[in-house]
Amino acid sequence: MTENLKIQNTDNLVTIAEQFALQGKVTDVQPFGSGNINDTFLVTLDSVGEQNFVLQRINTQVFRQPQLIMQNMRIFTEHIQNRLQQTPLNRRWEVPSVLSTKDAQDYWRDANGSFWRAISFIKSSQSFDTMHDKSYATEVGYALGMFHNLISDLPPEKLADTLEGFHITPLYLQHYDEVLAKTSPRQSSEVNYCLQFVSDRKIWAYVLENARATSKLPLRLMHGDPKINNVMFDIATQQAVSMIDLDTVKPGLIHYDIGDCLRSACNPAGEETEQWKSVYFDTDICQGILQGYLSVAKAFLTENDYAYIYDSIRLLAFELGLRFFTDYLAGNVYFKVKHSEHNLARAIVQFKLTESIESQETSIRTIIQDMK
Ligand code: GN1
Ligand code: MG
Repeated sequence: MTENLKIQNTDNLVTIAEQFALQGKVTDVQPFGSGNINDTFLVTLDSVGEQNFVLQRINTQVFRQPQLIMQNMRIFTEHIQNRLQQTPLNRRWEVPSVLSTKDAQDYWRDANGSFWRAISFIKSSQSFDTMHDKSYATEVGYALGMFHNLISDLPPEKLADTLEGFHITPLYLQHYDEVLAKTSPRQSSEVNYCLQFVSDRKIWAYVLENARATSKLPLRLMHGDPKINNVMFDIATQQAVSMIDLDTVKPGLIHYDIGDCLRSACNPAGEETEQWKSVYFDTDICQGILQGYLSVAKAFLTENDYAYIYDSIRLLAFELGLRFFTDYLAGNVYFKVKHSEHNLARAIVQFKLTESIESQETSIRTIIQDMK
């Protein structure tokens, strides 16, 4: 059984949560969210202060140096808090904070060596796995723009690389070739479709790394995983109030974020659907998100930044499909799965989405052009 499938019993979880409960008594620990890598729990406290916090076991097969995640989180959350204090926003915006253990540490290791950490819970807020209502689109864009804005004046070299190679498509292709050379996948029309799909796009897949190598796109700090369910919305006002899941905030391209956010939020059928025919890229949502994003980010975008937005959307959908397909071929060693074909099904969703993006290239480029 892989490490990320080991189930903790409830007594253990309460004992672990207690390490971070500086006030009050832990009354409940429940699985939380739908992450593919780490194990996440919502802890409830019997306390007069905060009643909840988020407890996570970091998957150390993926994040080899989890201490660096915590080090980064301390640095950029402090930077953002300072900025918000100096220049308050005229609306609610929060950054999750790192909770210390009773020994004043950023994390706790249990008897098995698992790495646990806790972060604050954003009160009265919720997230969604899919864009069920288009009126949220501008808020999703605003959230990513605000996040980029708040870290845009922190020099990239202040943060460590917590996940080497993350979003570098040529490296995923290299890994794919290596895995493919070692496996003979069960032949099926789905597998053949994926093999052909990747092979047809190999040369183009260098597009963002080429732009980075030729300094058309600068290295900046990014979120790394701005998919729709990492945006928190205030339950009462329905406004975006936070971006969560901050393990991959590190130097990179903001285009990885723009592409990832759009490929995630403009796919109304969601990442987990098996109705492949229903998968499409919704350009109305795309327009709303870009509008919200640019309302905050316009000030720091260059002409080249606009020029690569279309490719970033297409690439991040393709890249995630490639990552899921490779993991299927490798025997499901990276993403958590519910069944052995799960990553294959997820790959097809992303490839269908890529096809839909490709077929609407002209209208997507027009939306971007008209917004400058
Ligand atoms: C993973 O664990 P989760 O669900 O937050 C992955 C992202 C993918 C996402 C797809 C570190 O994120 O890159 O876009 O699955 N995170 C990592 O759902 O690989
Ligand atoms: Mg994540």
